[in-house]
Amino acid sequence: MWKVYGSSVSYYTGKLEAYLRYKGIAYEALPTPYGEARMLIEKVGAVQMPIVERDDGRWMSDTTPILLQVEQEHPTPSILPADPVVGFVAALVEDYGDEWLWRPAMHYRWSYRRDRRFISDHLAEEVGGFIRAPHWLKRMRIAKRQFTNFVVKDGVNEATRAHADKAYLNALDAMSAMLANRPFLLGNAPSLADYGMMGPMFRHFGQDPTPAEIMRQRAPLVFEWVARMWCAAQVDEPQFLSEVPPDAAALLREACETHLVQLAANAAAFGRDETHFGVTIQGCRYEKLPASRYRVWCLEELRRAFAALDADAQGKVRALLSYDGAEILWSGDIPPPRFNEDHHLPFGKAINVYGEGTPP
Ligand SMILES: N[C@@H](CCC(=O)N[C@@H](CS)C(=O)NCC(=O)O)C(=O)O
Repeated sequence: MWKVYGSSVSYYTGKLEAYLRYKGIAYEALPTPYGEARMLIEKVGAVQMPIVERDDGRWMSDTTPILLQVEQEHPTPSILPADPVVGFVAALVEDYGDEWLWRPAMHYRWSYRRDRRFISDHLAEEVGGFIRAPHWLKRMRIAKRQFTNFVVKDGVNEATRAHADKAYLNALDAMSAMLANRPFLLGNAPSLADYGMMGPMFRHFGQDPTPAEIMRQRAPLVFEWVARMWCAAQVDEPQFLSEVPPDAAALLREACETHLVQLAANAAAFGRDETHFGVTIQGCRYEKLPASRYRVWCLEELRRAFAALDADAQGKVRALLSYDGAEILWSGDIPPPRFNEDHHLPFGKAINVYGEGTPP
């Protein structure tokens, strides 16, 4: 039995748990032992959620490489669409879910009073054992840490708040358009794209009081999909689409205009050795966003996946992604992130999205 260290309200832990359940891999969910940070850093390089201790004694972290590793060990049912264009789109959507929707997810959780109260109470109990303080003070400290680091320092303020709010609504609408036509985003079974969207949609938007009510009212198909993902039974033959359907256009447009625009600006700032950068996303100006080496690597991976496509598939992807932001996938250079060059992940040392876990 594997041990999955994380939290029952964590973005990436929920994504991984949903995947392990689908693959029929037994695991025990345990709270992240924050008091043993030194041991965790020795095992996996970074304190983050989730971390997996396998029954063969090896440790894994970082959900995207974990999923791809487990796919190799347990190839059926596959979550990787066979068509190269659909497969590329799945990887792009996964990265959008992993990295772009993180900001709105943290904003809804920590900016809204009901949500902040609910989650700080939960986290203080679940993973706050290492903080020597009464429960109310643990809650205050956790809420302050999260709001300061992942809302304020991640660029959400008076000028950007409406845009951060809307980012969630756009994701709901775009997913609803696809789920009106099939049970999962790209076929009759969950793909990498669905697992990427499960991070934000399950343990944040689908669980925190404010966005969960919005989901129920505005996007019942997404609400239903979250439950379907959580209890996904193995399908004998996953049938993924053999081409990207027109109903994916809104999601692809959103991923390009937000996530890829941000990834390009982040990579440029990283190349200039800058700790912060400003970027205009869909007309909204974000200032002083923390630069991330990890996200330069995310972009490098997407560019590598694009470059590995044959000319015909590249042409199809370019035609599908005729939106602002997409060019960074195939044109220009990005600075090398110098991370995971030997493809050691999910084993060995991972890095946090920001510095030692929180933004500079
Ligand atoms: N790329 C990693 C990201 C993991 C991650 O950032 N997890 C968050 C919580 S869901 C975390 O542990 N953040 C660090 C912190 O809060 O100190 C993955 O996919 O597993």
